[in-house]
Amino acid sequence: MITLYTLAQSRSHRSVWLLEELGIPYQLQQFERDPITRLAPQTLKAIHPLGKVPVLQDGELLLAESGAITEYLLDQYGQDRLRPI
Ligand SMILES: N[C@@H](CCC(=O)N[C@@H](CS)C(=O)NCC(=O)O)C(=O)O
Repeated sequence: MITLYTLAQSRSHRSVWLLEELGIPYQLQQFERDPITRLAPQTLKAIHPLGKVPVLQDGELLLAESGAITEYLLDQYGQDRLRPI
């Protein structure tokens, strides 16, 4: 099962959209932003040393950067969909 680590109001929505569009089963692990600073919580650094989202886990692979996550999902699960011809 794929896990996507997210924050509300973040570019994680790109990855969620793509997972939905490709029909890939996944679970969300959502972190809460600090209510004052709106930054990610320190606990996110256990997943990503810089404390950024999105981060995708697929088996033993842990992948950061929304663009890289998009490329990975299309390569692994896209079946030639959603790419320019
Ligand atoms: N280049 C990265 C940027 C990641 C990034 O800056 N994510 C923001 C949310 S859009 C974040 O995690 N912010 C939390 C923080 O900086 O505390 C990507 O495209 O994934």
